[in-house]
Amino acid sequence: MIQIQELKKSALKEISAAGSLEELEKAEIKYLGRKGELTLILRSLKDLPVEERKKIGPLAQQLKKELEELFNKKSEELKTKTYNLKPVLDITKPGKKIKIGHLHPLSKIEEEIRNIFLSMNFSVVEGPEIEDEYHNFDALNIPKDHPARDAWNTFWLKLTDYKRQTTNDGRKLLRTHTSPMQIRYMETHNPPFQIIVPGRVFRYEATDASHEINFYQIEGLMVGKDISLANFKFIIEEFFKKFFGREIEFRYRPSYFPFVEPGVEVDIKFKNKWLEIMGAGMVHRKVFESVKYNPYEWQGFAFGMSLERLTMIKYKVDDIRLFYSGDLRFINQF
Ligand code: FA5
Repeated sequence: MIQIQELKKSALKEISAAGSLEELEKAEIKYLGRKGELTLILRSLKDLPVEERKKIGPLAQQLKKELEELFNKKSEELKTKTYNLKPVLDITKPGKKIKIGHLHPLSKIEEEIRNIFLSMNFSVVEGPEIEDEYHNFDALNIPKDHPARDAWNTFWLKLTDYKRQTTNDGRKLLRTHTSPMQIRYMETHNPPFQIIVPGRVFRYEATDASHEINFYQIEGLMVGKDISLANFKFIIEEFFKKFFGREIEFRYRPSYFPFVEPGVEVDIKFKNKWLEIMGAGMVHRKVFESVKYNPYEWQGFAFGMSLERLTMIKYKVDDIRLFYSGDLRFINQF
């Protein structure tokens, strides 16, 4: 019994002295471990005479229970203490890099193109995506019965889609090209000027590797005295040099758009095939007449190019649909 009392005394002392979980564990092993002091006493009970066993047995069991409780309590105490000691914020640690995303490749390229034209003294203007028939077609010399209207498969808006439908300027639609901004700009500004108009356009047509139903165009318009197609060639070739930063193979092809005369198209060699990237030409006199410019006094060139196709060529992207797929494996490469 004396041995048990001594053991209790020293165990209590060690428990209260333990300053860390490791120290506490050592003490626990010392008394309650497989070869612990109290364990040995409990194990030797069976060798004692019955009378003594009856006295010492319960005492030893009681002490075991007591000590177990004390060890547990102290262990909880030490754990909370260690946890509270941990600094919440270590300002000396190097910071974690936060993922903040980045611009979509098309936004990046659009900005690049804006900057190139700004450096050539062009201004950047924007216009409405919901247009009317007059600006999208009529004023651009594409009257209602003109077969060229078929070239632009149009998303027409119903009255219920768009309440402020007016009759003066015809039915409302999603603009099929950025050219209506030629009209809007000339209606409100006097020449000379040079502008580009980046913006989204919509076409009701089947998609494939080089066609989308919504895509971006960059319209260009330069009006002044004695402007000729040579000015267009110079500006566009200068743009190619700055944009691609390398030699590219391109060609001009005669073409037809009702709002230019003469009209051309520009193709760039991409993966051994010609990819059409823009329509262009000298502003048609009918267009100048619809904005009340004197066609004998002013000349101009206009162009409309595809942002996606330029980006495809620059970054060797095979399929235009990837830009709108939302596939992060693609987007994160830019
Ligand atoms: C036009 O939209 C004319 N407004 C361009 C223009 C402006 C001509 C000023 C003359 C003067 P077009 O429909 O060809 O033309 O489209 C212009 C360019 O957009 C094409 O050369 C082509 O590169 C691109 N494009 C046309 N349709 C799609 C489409 N569905 N998806 C992606 N790009 C397209």
